[in-house]
Amino acid sequence: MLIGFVGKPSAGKSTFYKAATLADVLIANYPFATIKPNHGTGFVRVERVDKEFGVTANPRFGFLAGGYRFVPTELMDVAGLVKDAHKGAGMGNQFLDDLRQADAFIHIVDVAGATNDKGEPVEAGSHDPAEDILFLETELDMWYLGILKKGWEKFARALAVNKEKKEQALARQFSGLGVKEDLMKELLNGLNPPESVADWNDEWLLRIAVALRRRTKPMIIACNKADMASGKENYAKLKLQFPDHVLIPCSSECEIALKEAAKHGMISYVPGDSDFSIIASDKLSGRQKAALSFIKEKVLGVYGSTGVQQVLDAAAFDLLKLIAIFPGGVNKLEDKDGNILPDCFLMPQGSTALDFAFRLHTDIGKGFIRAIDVRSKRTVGKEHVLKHRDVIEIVTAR
Ligand SMILES: Nc1nc2c(ncn2[C@@H]2O[C@H](COP(=O)(O)OP(=O)(O)OP(=O)(O)O)[C@@H](O)[C@H]2O)c(=O)[nH]1
Ligand SMILES: [Mg+2]
Repeated sequence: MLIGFVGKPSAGKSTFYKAATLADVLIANYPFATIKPNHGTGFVRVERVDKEFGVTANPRFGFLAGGYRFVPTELMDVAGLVKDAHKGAGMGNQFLDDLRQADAFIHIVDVAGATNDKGEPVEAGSHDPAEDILFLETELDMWYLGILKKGWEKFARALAVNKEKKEQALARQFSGLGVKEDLMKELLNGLNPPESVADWNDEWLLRIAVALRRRTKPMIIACNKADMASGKENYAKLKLQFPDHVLIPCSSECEIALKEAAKHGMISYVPGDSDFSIIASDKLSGRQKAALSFIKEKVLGVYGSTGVQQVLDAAAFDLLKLIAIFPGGVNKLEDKDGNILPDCFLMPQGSTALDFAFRLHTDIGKGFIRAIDVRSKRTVGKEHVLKHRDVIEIVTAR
């Protein structure tokens, strides 16, 4: 699962990326600081299951903190996108190519309105972030429309001659974006365009492009820089203006400060929590103390968290509709090396016991006899639909 960050220059994409990964990336107050994409691992938060069994897990990937298990997920930070990128403005849309592989987008918006539409610094509150939301979606739609229209006439003619199914030919056009024939068919059924593609005018092509974009790149909005005074007011306005969008306030900068302070043993902080505690007051300078009380009062006190973890969790669990499944045995929660509940897999909602078996290994899928819900010790069949945080044992033929 790959989550990509999109947004205009200087919205804070790289800062958000660093807040999520603590990777050392270039953060700067000038546009197009990032050119080449950054790939890394962030973590989504799952309530621990190990405690229910009276044990402490040893995650092979990710880590435990507080009452949570942090499960890895791939993240990608790319170059900024400006208005008319599809016509070549800014970095043009070449880097949209970098975004093709993403399963979902987090749109990082400068909610404080402290940068203009090119990403240049302006007086905080003077730029309306609503414009950023609108233009970005238009640019992404234009990107999809461009793919759809590429060689369109030749495509429409060939389709008429070959008598190939529309959905098949269109899915091929979008194969780089992972569009399958079934999805294309479902989408066309919903939109119901004219029977012959020769009758699809620009309006129809745009409608199809928009529907495809929304479906294949679901998106949530991270209202970043919420720590700035103008951010709070703008966030409240955006929520009213965009009732159909998922908007989450966040401060990437504050999340970095808390994670760094925790890393250096100054505070204890669980990512996503509503508070932290100072554990080594003597290690903190006056400036650091002031920064921490600012975060406590202006961010945690106002929004209930820095929001960074909430954005990642919403992307995985609400947008991509994933569930976390733990492999384990009724009689044994550890692997052959003694690691307790070492793994946790993120799978699509609706996954069955058999899907899980195949996810573990093709041989386990092929040899599937039955599964056991380890909590209830109940035997279940291959069609059994799994729930978030299930611990599952797969019994195979040897
Ligand atoms: N106050 C505040 N400033 C932030 C926050 N996040 C980012 N910034 C600042 O915004 C500026 C731009 O941050 P970047 O992370 O480099 O922005 P970007 O979106 O990656 O920009 P490009 O790579 O140019 O597209 C920097 O000066 C950051 O310090 C935040 O949460 N709060
Ligand atoms: Mg950047």
